[in-house]
Amino acid sequence: MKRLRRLCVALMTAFVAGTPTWAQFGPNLLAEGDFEAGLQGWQAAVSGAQAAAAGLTVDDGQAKVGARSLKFTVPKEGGVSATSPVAPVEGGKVYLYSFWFCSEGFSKTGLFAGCNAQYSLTWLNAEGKVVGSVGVGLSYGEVPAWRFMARTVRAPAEATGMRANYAVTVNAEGIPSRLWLDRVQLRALSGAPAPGGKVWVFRAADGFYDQGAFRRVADDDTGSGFAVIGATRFQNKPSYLSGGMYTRALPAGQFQVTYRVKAAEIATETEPLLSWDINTDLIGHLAAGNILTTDFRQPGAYQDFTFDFVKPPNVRWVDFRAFWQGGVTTWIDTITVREVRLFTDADNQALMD
Ligand SMILES: [Ca+2]
Repeated sequence: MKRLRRLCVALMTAFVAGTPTWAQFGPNLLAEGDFEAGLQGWQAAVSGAQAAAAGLTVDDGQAKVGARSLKFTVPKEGGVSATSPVAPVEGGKVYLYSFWFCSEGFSKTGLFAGCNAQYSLTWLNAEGKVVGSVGVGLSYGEVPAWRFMARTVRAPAEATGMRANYAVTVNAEGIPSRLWLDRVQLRALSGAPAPGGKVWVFRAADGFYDQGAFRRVADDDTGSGFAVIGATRFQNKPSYLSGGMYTRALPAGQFQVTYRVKAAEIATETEPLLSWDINTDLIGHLAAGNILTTDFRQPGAYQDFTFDFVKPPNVRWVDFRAFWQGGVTTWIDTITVREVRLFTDADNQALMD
């Protein structure tokens, strides 16, 4: 019955597809991310010799949305971090985490110059215990204009809440720096590829792999007759089994990517076999995770691993990478991207506003 209802909803969505609305996005679950009413429950932590000069404040003169933003002020040899209130989530669901930031100071070359900014997302269970986390570095370079960041994440099965943390640190070599944060959002993401949607197929064997580490081999289980192999008997060296496509073909939109992968054996120990990420020119990873040795159902048989992601309009190229960790001989065939929906101008606005 539930499945039938879901099907009906899907059909209704398909019928109204001609008049785009942002039905795929739920409301912002991190309601305290605008800073219009002050710190709104964000907790500050300050460290370093000049801790008195460091701080977390609400800036009345700088904002991406509204009139205020959160400002991190960090002198030489200091650190400031901010932890958000906990946003409610449902275990196993997919979410889009997004925010705007800009900065002053940092590095003028884009290379590390003693200033570091990063954020992390921590998943909590009903008892408040940590059940997972992901840490992400921000640009080493100064970002003078507001930049939109977005990352698609899946809540672990046991998760009931998520909290974000931002940390800015400056060491003895760095220069005093400032960072502004605004419009932090966590929104549920739903939707699946519909028949007739756009599809892009990348074959690792077409050259999209580390050709110094791996080789292209004949493989009758693939459509092209070729795969790329990471073989423990040839070269048990961790590297990119896929990557290097730097495609500009994808417009802004919501997509699913499927890695088609085969493992020679099913391991008894659970370990990451492939660490995948969707890398970009500007905003780091759109999504990332691990395919584990024990995720395979059958030795020597291809299996699809599918992940959701959103490509915002400020991203130019994307690269679908899979980093082989070694240990089990692995073949990769295709990386297939399917449209869930392509964004209209109104969609892009709803995404970033
Ligand atoms: Ca604001």
